[in-house]
Amino acid sequence: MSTLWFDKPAENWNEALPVGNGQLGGMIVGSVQSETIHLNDDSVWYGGPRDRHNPEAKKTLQRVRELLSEGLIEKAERLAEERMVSTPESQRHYEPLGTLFIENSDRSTHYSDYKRKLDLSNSLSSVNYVSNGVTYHREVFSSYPDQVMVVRLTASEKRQLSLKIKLDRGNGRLYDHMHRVSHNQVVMQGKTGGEGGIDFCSGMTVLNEAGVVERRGNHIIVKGADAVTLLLSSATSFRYEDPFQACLITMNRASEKTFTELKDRHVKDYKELYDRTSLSLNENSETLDSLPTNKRLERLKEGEEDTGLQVTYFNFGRYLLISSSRPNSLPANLQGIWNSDMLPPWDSKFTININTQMNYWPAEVYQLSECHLPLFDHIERMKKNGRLTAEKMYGARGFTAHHNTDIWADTAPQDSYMPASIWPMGAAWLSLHFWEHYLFNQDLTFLKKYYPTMKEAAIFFVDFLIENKEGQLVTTPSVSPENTYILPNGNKGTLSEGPSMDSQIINALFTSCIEASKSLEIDAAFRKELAHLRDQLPKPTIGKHGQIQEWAEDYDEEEPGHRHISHLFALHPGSQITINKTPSLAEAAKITLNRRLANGGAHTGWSRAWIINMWARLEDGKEAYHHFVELLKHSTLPNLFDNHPPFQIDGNFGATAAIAEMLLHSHQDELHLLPALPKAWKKGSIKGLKARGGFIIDLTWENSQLTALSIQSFKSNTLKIRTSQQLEMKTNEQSSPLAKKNGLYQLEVDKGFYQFTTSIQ
Ligand code: FUC
Repeated sequence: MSTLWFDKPAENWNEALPVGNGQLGGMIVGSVQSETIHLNDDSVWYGGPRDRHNPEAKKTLQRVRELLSEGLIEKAERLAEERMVSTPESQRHYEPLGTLFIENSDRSTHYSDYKRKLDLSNSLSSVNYVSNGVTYHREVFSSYPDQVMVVRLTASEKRQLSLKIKLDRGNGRLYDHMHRVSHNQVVMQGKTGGEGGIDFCSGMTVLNEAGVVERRGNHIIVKGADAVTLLLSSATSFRYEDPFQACLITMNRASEKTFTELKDRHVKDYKELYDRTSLSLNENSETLDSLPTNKRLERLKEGEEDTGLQVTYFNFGRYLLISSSRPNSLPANLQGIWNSDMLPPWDSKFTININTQMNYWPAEVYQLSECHLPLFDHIERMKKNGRLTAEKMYGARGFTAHHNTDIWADTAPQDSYMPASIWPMGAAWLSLHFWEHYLFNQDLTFLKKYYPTMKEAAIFFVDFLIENKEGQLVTTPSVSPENTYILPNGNKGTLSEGPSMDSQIINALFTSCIEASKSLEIDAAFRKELAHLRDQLPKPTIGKHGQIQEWAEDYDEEEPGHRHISHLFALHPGSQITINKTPSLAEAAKITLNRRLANGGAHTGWSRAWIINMWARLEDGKEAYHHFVELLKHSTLPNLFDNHPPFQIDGNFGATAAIAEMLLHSHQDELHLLPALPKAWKKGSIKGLKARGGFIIDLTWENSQLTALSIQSFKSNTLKIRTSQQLEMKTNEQSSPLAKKNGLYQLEVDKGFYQFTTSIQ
């Protein structure tokens, strides 16, 4: 099912439907007497860039390190809080662009046949109803090729549309001018607060078919039209010298096209991305398609199976990424682009100790690499600030970032919150996304362009790592995001030497730089230096509960059910822990997950989404599926947005990515087919999964057994396939059985398309 639909208007944000083109987003309420669309532009943020580095940080660093090494945690934390935390403490926050109100002259509350929907297959949202014998139809989309949001209103009878339309922000308080450009065109202009605040413009053009249009004060009035098309544009000083002109030019250019042209261009552009992947599960549950999405979700919450809704969730996740992250947009933030609050939860910015990274987990595997590009641009912008942070706080070369970044690519610590703030790992983790993109796409030109950034992220640690008492190289000071440990004397601490996640991220970063430099045939000496340092990093260690240790010491956690499961980074998204290569660590990872879960873990949407991915990596389809269903039951809002609570988009992206993780693994230099197939998905197929190594895979299964496989290889390659079934390769209508070597099918392939069938073993 590729449609979300409802039989009544949204009563609140959590029921409204999102549209977006990466930059310009809307949440559509769909009331009958009036329509409300909450508008966002990805670059409307409060305030300008600042240097927030605490001037005392660098001279305090050595003392904080000494105190930590002496076990004087409280003192170290006090010092860090006073002298390392940024000033001011917080980065900038995201704000709404405004609201569009369309009032109907027909105020009748008697209407029938109401349907509000979002068609994920073509990115069109619509509202239909019948009032006084007239069928009304509204359609909304946000076009990437034309950079406008288009709202089209029609009626089944002539001259039935009489409307009062206005743009607003904060009840007329939070903008400066309503430029009345012409009888059918206005531009709302304002500036966000704070030093260096952003100038923004939001424009509206009203095009009528029959009837009249006139401007009255802040409103544009339409009388007796057959059809009305609204074109909305936005522009800010973040991208344009003159946002007002930019807004006008975009609208005027769009108004030269007919509605049908705009719609066709939008649908074509969207489908080019969306149609690359498709999922089908079990038989079509068509009878359930006659139930509104919220009712289906309620049914599922009561324990009913609904694999059709799971497919919708999968499609919605890809829709959200295409709608919130497109070339030249900012990366998808904590709420994608959809936020109604002037001071949103966690500033609706980019939290980079898990959340932003999770947003991009579905990007490569579902062939949405273009949607990954805004993240790469942002990391590039972080480099300049990150070098300053490395130098000003730690006297180190390279670039670094802490657990958040904002529109200005700020890299200094965020908040004065000891479990999270002093954690110089943000740039390192983000830089691994370049390597992932390369692994999936095998594009050496891309790698050549971004290798210098990966290298700079690694150089920071060449300088920053310190030898501990055991002779290992560790980060200090740092934290295991955002947990607290208990010392043997009962005292609590957060700052520590060498939290496990840090060593795991550095291991992955150094390994990716080593591999990248080999692929590019450069930097042999640096490669050697990194390999030498990597050998001295602490390895994942098993603690007293049989778990993977979260810190260098085997401390207990203050919250054993903590939502962050940072010390399993090596299991997912990293690949240092695998069932095949490190079976005892994989066993310890299971214990770690069970321990978290037994103590109330997975209590936020994103945390549960991460857990699904981890169970999938542990090849446990039963647990992965259980938590997928739990996520739908406990942290999914009626419009299928993930609920932290409140709404936070990472859970959508993390859980969408987890579906692929259950069906295909490619993180061990092999293709593992259906590694964690849930029993409930007895029959199904997935088409267009991208795999590391440069492959596109289609899989079909029946009775939980693989029945068909096709692989497109981007280049000459060694294909290694793991499956318990007998594979036969199809060539010219013939099938020839393949033989396994070391438990894997291995064959040399050229660039091209390969088809296989199976027989059950
Ligand atoms: C981290 C998480 C919170 C939340 C916030 C945006 O601090 O620990 O749960 O997701 O980011």
